[in-house]
This record gives sequence, structure tokens and C-alpha cells, in this order.
Amino acid sequence: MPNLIFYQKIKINKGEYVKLNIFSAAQPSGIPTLGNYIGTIRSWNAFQKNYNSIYCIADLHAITKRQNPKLLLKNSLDLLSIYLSCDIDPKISTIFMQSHRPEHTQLSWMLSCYTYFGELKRMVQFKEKSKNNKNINIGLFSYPILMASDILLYQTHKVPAGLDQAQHIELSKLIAKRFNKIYNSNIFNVPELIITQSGSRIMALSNPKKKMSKSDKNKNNFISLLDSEESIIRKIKNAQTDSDQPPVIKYDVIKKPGISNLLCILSELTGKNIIELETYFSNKLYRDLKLEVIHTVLEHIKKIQKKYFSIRSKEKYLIEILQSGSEKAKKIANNTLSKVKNAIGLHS
Ligand code: AQP
Repeated sequence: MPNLIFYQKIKINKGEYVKLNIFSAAQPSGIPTLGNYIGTIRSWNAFQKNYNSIYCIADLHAITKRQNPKLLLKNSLDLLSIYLSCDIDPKISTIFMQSHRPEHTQLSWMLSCYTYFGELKRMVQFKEKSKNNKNINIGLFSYPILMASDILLYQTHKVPAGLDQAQHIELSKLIAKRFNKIYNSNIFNVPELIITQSGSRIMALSNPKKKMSKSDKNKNNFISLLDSEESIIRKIKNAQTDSDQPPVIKYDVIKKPGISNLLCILSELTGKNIIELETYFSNKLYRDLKLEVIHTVLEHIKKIQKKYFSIRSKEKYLIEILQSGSEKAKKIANNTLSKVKNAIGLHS
């Protein structure tokens, strides 16, 4: 985790320090990819030591795409097991399922009355996800408001997420500031995005101009954290590069997107910076770069998988984690929601 900037504490009155709040989430829309891992999940374990950490399984976000009803709970427990295998400790962090806390959808409705149509229309992720999609539902469109609600409910200071979420986090900040200003209050903390230094947008292996996504129909485009060793080797060996002669291993996302993606993966996982890697691979072949990426990816994924399979079989334990996480989340969520309702003039 050498690439992350840490802001550990906040100063409050009379020299007393308190921990900052972190919120992050992933959707149970499939097994997380190497992109999800590098972009965010990998950092959560280190954050939990220094922050009040809240990690959510965003099942309500996942239903913006049709999910198999028989698989949604299974996928959520798979995702929880991945969190635990990445060393998120439920005794330290709050881990819960989004749909278990009704405050998220309640706040989302309220905040949708403070968000403008034009603001949502500008969201790049909506444009990308609605392309070639016959099911362009309103949930897909208003997704960023639910995400803002997730973040703002927990008085979040920092949101570790991939660069693809930057625009959504900017919107969350805008909504928080707008709400605070209208009611002349500090009801919401204004959150900040934390990203890794190299930008942490891992691209699809066979098409490095688009993002690596767990629900990509072409399975060769992503490495799932539960892929077999053979399949990881095959996917990386077949990753798109280019036909430069002699081969040039240089970071250039426009002219060399495939090579840049492999360098980015390697840099993120080893902590070595891109320039260092370029120097190391000068005069080497693309094959050499791929072998190094394979070796490094396997090292990380094998560790996760070793823990995953022993945790995943303990279903009762997993359900208990979610129940107790939901109770912990409830206290903070209720507190914020009451303040919002009071400010608006809604009384129970
Ligand atoms: N390719 C990526 N590179 C770096 N970070 C990424 N993230 C997603 N893809 C990449 C980050 O992973 C976190 C969890 O993402 P998510 O599950 O909430 O949803 P997503 O961003 O829509 O991820 P996918 O894999 O593309 O899911 P599907 O295919 O279901 O839409 C976020 O912090 C995200 O930034």
C-alpha cells in the first residue's frame, strides 16, 4: 500500500483528536475483479487501523442491472467473504448490507429533491452504462443520488474509490454543500475521494480502452479474484499489447494502452513507480512484462483465495457479521437522517 496518502486524524477543539470516517462499497454484481481490488478493496484493511471504517455491500446499486433473485444473496455473501479475505476485520470495521438499512433509500429520496436533472445527465458512468442497454431504468439514472446518500449518512470524510467514481463523489460534495447552505447548517460532512497515485483505473485486458468490469460479457477482459491460476495466466498472456518493432515498454495511454495497463497493474501491486518499471523493462520483450504481471497477480490472488474458501463455507458466521454490522450502522445512519428530517421540516 505504498501509493496511498494517509490523513489520519482531525483536530478538534482544545487539542483533542478524533479519527476520521471512511466509507466505501462494492456491488455484489459478480466476483470483484483485479480492478475493484486495486482501485479500492485492497486499501480497506490499512484504513481500518486509522479511521472509523464503514464498508458496505451495495446490493441496491446492483439491482440497477437485472440480477438473478436466486443469486443475489449468494453473490453478496461471496463479496463479504472477499472483504474478509482481504483482511477487513468485522470487529474493527462496520460491514453491512445496503438493503438492510432503510435509511439509505429514505435519504436518497430526500436528496433527489436537492439534485438537478442536468447534474445527473452529465454523469459519464450513466452514459457508458446506458449505451447498448435496453433496460435504461430510472435507478441507473439516479444511482449517484443513492451513492451520495450512502456516503453522507455516515458523516464520511474520505471515500477510497477508483477514479471512475470521481464524478459521483464530486456530485456528493455538491449535494452536501448545497443542503448545508440551504439550511445554514453543518448537517453533512463534505467527503473527499482517496485514489491511488497512478490513477487506479484498470482497463479491460482485451480492450484496454474500456474499464475492467466484473459484469463484462467477455470474461477475457477481466481477472476475477476467484479465477483459477490457469485462467489468470491465459488471460494475461492474451492481453492486448501492440505491434511496435522493436517492442517498447513505455507508459502512454493514448499510443500504448495495453502496455500502459499492464505497467499500471504491476506498479499498483508492487509499489514500484512507473518510471522505475520502464527502466527495468527497457530492451525487454512484452513477454517478459506479461510474465512479471502474471507472477505478481498470482501472488496477491492466491493469498486471497486461500482465506476465501475457508471463510465462505461459514454461512452462519457471515450472516451474523451482516446483522451486527447493520446494528452498528443504524446508530449513525439514524442520527444523520433525523437531522435531515428536522432541517426539512419532516417530523415523525
Ligand atoms: N477497472 C477499475 N479500476 C479501478 N477501480 C475500479 N473500480 C471498479 N472498476 C475499477 C472500483 O471498484 C469499486 C467497487 O466498484 P463497484 O462494484 O461498486 O461498481 P463498478 O464501479 O461499476 O465496478 P464494476 O466492476 O464495473 O461493476 P459492474 O460491472 O457491475 O458495473 C469502486 O470504488 C470502483 O471505483
